[in-house]
Amino acid sequence: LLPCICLCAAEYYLVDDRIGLGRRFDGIGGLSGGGATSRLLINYNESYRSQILDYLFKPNFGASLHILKVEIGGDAQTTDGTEPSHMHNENDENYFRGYEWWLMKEAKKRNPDIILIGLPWAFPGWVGQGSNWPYTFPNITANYVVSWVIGAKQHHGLDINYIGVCSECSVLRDTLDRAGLTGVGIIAADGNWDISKAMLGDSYLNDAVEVIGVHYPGTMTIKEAMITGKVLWSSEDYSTFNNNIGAGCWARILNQNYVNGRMTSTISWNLIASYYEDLSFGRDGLMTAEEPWSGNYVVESPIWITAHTTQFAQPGWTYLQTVGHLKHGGSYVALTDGNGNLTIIIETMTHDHSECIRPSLPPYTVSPQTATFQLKGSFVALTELQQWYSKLNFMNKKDTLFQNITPIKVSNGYFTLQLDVDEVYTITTVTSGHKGLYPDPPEAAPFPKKYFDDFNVSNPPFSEAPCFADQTGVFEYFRNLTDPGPHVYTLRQVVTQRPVTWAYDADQTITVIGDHTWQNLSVSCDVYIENENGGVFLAARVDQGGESVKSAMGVFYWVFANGTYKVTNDLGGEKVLAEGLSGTRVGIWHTLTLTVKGYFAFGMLNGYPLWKNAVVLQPLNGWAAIGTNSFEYAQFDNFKVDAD
Ligand code: 147
Ligand code: CA
Repeated sequence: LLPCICLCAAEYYLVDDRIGLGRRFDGIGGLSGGGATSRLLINYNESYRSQILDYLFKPNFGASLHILKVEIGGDAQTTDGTEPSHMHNENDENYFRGYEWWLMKEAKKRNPDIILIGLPWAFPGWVGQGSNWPYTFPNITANYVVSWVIGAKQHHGLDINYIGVCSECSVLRDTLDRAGLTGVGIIAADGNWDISKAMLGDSYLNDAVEVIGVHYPGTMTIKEAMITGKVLWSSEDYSTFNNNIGAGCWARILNQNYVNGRMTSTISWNLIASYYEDLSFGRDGLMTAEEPWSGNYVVESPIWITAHTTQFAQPGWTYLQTVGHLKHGGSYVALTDGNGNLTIIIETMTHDHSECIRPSLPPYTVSPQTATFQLKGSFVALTELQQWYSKLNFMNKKDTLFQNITPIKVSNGYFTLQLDVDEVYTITTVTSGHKGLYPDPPEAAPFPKKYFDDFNVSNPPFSEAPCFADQTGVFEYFRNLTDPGPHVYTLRQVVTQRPVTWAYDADQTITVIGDHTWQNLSVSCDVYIENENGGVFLAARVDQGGESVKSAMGVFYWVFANGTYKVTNDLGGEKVLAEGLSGTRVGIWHTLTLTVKGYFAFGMLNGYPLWKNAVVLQPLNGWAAIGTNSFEYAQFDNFKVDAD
């Protein structure tokens, strides 16, 4: 009798394509930017960098992502730093700044079919023409964005498939069309679902929008969005620390964004955690690569959760109508290529092991269960299916991640699974699944205590100097054509107007580097003030950046073109620890040295002591940094750190 009880207790699920199909599957993606989330990746040695990129993009290897969405840099702080714009000024155009071009090309190399999306988070000041709003002049904004799309093609051979965000969508649509870019779709509005209400009442808007894309939808949609009949995407989601709970979040939303919300694409913020972990939302990426100096990187569990879907269903496949929730918690989706292939993905994530950063997750329960699937329609005659299995462990036991287990026998169209909690199964006809593996990367190690950069790079492939993470303003390699010798190659701050953004940026520019745990150290740097009323600083123990850069504390040693110096405890320059005359001037090079030891700081100018024993009670640790007093040009050279 006992086996019968087990059998009778099994819940039954139908998988059938005869009753009609569901929506087209549009793919799973990752987001680089919003902002500067891939900053440190480009500074890895090529062999490790290439391995990391394979884990992200190579088909049948790792996350095998279908979509790469990148920030269109706007010279502004957009979470973990600033990304440079292709147009710092109205008359400036340069498509070789930042690392997004490089990243898109590397992704394309690995997967020529990868879908590319560009989205601006912020804009250079001139786009707002004096207002802090990018849509006061929709034509300017549209031209600015379209220039980026054209530049991608012209200079990098990249075809951008979609552009996100638009307030005047029809202006952007017209501008794209007039540029011959009719194939570039618009994803709107990269916010909440409200755009769908507007679309129902505005046929121009409705026509202009190809995809309704929302942020952090919590797997739910709204009635109006369904009524539009448009394609629905979760165009930014996840943002959760990439441990097993993050993996649980990702597994749950990858299935349930479709099951509950009929969203056919989910894009992770972010693609890869390649920014200093002490910035905002540390490690909220599918994997971690935050140590270019050591070569260490971590293929975190969300990578293998991604593989459960991405390796077995491609954009253009179709969801079946037979998708849903499991009786005792969890969910399943089924997809087909229309040519007999079938992929079923099942997840049984428990509430506490799958909470995402937002929105809050209403309570529910999941328990072990037996699930019997019946295959019908095109799939009725299948006799064997590949089986890929993950179990996230939360009790210090080893996880099973993306393991190819014994194929499952299908008899008369039926197969049965014993499902435990916090598991993912992929049951599929697809035989190309593969768990890629490279030898372990080097051990994690702190940022080197002795560091030096003379910025002497004659043909930089990329505009930013290694490991400097711009938090306000943009610091670029620069070449002084008339310099007699020592300072031909420098680093220059180039943002001269406050960007159009939502107020994260400080009023000063700043780029940070090093180890956030640094306490006692000497930093020195040659500095060159370009602005008659300007000033620059060198800093240590800078305690914060990202969204809180405005309130950064530390020890800031400033010199000004008016012949004075100042030492402050804050980036804002208000908590003055020392000040006086320095004789510093515009248009000549000076060397600043700042030493911090315990509660005291000392400063030198051109090798001679200028001030001493400034009392620094806090912060006790932080990054080194350089920057300017306002949005102004200035140059830096021979940056040096010597930390204890
Ligand atoms: C997102 C930003 O777009 C990303 O750049 C990054 O900052 C991310 C970090 O979690 O946050 O912005 C959102 C912030 C809050 C919500 C939605 C998007 N929210 O509360 O719904
Ligand atoms: Ca130099």
